[in-house]
Amino acid sequence: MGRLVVVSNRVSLPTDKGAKAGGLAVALEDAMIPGSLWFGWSGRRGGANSDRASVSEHQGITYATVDLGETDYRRFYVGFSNGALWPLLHYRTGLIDYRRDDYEGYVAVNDLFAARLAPLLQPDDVIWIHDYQLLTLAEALRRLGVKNRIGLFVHIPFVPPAVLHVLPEAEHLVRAMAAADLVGFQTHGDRLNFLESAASCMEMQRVGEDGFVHNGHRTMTTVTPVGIDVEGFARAARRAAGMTETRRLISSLVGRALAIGVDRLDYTKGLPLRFAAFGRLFLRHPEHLRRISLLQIAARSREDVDRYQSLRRELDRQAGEINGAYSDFDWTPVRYMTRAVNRTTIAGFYRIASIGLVTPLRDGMNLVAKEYIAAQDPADPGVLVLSRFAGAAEDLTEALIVNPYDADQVADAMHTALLMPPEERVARHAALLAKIRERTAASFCRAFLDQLRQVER
Ligand code: ADQ
Repeated sequence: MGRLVVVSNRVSLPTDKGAKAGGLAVALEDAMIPGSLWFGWSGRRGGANSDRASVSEHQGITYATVDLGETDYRRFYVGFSNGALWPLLHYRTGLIDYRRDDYEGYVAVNDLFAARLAPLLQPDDVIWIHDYQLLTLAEALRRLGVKNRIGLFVHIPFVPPAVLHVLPEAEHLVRAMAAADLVGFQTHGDRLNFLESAASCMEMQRVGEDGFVHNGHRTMTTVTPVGIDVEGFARAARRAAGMTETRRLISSLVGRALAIGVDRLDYTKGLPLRFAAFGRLFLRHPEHLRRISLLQIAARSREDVDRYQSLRRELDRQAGEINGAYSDFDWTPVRYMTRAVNRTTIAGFYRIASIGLVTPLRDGMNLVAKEYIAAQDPADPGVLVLSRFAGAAEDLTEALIVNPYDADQVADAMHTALLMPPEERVARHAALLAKIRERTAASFCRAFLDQLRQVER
């Protein structure tokens, strides 16, 4: 069997210690078995683009990274990936900050990745490209004559043609994606949107429901939702429940309930509306005043994109406003922190929280929803309040599903969760746990790679 070559924007080097706030690194940990190669950006910028990859080995895995020059980094990463593609693919066309230069920089960095990766490839390697930063990489590799099997997994949502064509280069982008042999998505809706978008961009013959042929190349699609290491996370939560941090949190609550939110500080995660919903809880159901606190852990992210700085200011203001309106001398409704917290510590916090609030306005999957479920005590579990716009909601129907734009509805769901009888909590949790056990991080990797290795060419 050929070697696995994973390509992602950032490579998590084994020497990168500390908390990782980001779903991709978590999802990929399982794919990287000894003998694999992981290729991507080193995280270094400001000098020149690397003229070859820097290669190191650790526990049988080869890591190959390239550095990026400042201008390319800004156009590729800050400009096009996070300033234009990220809002576009999360249906936020009003937030798109588009510049043609940025798109050129994006394509240039994808071309650079291809040029530095190609010399490292062996003929039977299977190449697995990840995410929205690298949508034109498969085509760039093909241009260099790479004939290997190429898979592309998109971790974030994919939009229907009417939204996609807001982007002037929509057609180029979709054709470039189609240079892969297999393109994977988190949900059936995303896959369908891609197929419709592809049909709007090029002449094609359909191959069954899931694929098409364009210019003699066959592109298949698949749905392989990302999951977590459920047993590992549950173990961590049990262990963390006895740790100092969890005990300190419990004693600070003096018997009050806890609602928890854990997110990267990103406008897709719906944090201002979540705070507003928490405020509405006290207006609509004043019996919860002084009886519950919200702990929001929001790791700072993409601080070189303007939009993220203004979001942070907005949340600072809102937390102050809610606390100003409702706090008592011995009770603060909102506890809001913006640094990354160790994942084991977070697991312990999830375990003692009566409510897990996962209310993104749009999200590819959302692993926090799955982590919250895994961390619960099955005999006395908390309740997950989950946005219908998270990919996770396609499957996790036993959560309390909400429309995050409706703060009153989210407030009412919190109220329902707080009053839910123990038998109902246990039954809903058991059903959710069974579902997340079916689709773990390992089974995600296996499902995608099995299909990629078998896809007819
Ligand atoms: P993200 O947008 O990063 O991932 P998510 O799926 O929730 O979102 O994953 C976040 C991960 O980072 C989780 O493991 C979480 O525990 C951790 N994390 C989040 N906030 C943290 C904090 N404040 N401190 C410490 N750790 C934190 C992208 C897509 C998702 C998709 C994943 C995987 O946007 O939709 O589910 O990739 O495919």
